[in-house]
Amino acid sequence: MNYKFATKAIHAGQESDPTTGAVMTPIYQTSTYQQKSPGDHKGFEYSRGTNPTRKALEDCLAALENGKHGLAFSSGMAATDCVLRLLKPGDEVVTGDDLYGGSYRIFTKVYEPLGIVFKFVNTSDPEAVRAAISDNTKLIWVETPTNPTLKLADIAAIAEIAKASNALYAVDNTFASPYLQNPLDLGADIVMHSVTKYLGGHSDVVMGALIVNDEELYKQLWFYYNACGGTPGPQDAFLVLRGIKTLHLRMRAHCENGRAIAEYLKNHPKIEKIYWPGFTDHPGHDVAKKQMKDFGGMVSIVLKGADLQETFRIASQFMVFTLAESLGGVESLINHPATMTHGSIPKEAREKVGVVDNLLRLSVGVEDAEDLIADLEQALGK
Ligand code: P1T
Repeated sequence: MNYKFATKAIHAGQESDPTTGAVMTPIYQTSTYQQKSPGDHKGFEYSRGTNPTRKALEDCLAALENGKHGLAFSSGMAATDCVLRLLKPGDEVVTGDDLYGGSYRIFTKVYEPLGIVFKFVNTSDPEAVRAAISDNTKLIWVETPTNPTLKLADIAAIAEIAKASNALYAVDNTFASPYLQNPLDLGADIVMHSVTKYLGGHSDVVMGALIVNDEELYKQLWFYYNACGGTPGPQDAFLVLRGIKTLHLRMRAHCENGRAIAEYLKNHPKIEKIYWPGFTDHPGHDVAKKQMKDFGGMVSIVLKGADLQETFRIASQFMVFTLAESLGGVESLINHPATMTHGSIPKEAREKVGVVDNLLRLSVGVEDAEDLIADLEQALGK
């Protein structure tokens, strides 16, 4: 059946337990499974490769992204690592110049020394992606909206470039979540998620995922998933299944609060610049409108005339927002990208794309918007 999003979030992959009728997927806290004779088993052999609780989650993730197969990993970085293992020395990757700091770090510090070549371009401009393609390009890796300056990449336009160049095309869909955007429908081959964020939704699990349609690609990725073993345990899979049941409700609230905060901050005298794709003068607004359901709960701001010390002082004044890395949970977080989440990117490279010392990133939670605005008012005003 072709169910809609909320029905899939609550039911996909989650039949009542066949042995007991339990309505919620049990936590199959087992590393191994009995075999009647070698090879004669019920589809589960060893939990690094397969576990029923994780399988329920993977099927649900696949359904939410309109894909055939989901793979869950012990972190978003483990999921990214699994894709990069498909490459060999001399292969080239075209990717964005504004990425999560950990993605930049695995590209430049782990895979570049192994002979993989990374070209960092402005992925909001499909022509910049096209211009960076060579015969050796094997992967296009796009984050949209980007972390932390919320640049938009036109997923469908880049899909055409990927197809014409025979390169695999992966989209990091963490900031949008599958509720707002489905890259496989727009021509991507792989969707990657830091499940830690909106999918988990409660800041209590670190997890990653890949979702694909192609059988051969799934087999290749599953090989590394099982061989390298960065797979999560059943307790975490259960927590994420539980979190996903309210993804649609949370995302609507994140978007509504994100809009209220962005509009409040837009003309604030202490703000020099604000990044939120819902503004009609945001350079990616039209692309966001075309490929996303709404504009999300992430808002980044540049403080007017603040040096690092003043930025730190303001970031430490919040009472409802918590100063912390990560995003996408029900609680509002504030982050200083230059020294926290993007600290592994050299100053020159990060400043070029706007990750300056006076940039703060807000992950707007689902508390009462009035309380969040009052908190911003007192912290910025002090
Ligand atoms: O933290 P982990 O689950 O390993 O996911 C890494 C990751 C990948 N892609 C994007 C777009 C991300 O934002 C992240 C993690 N980001 C943070 C921890 C952060 O605060 O930005």
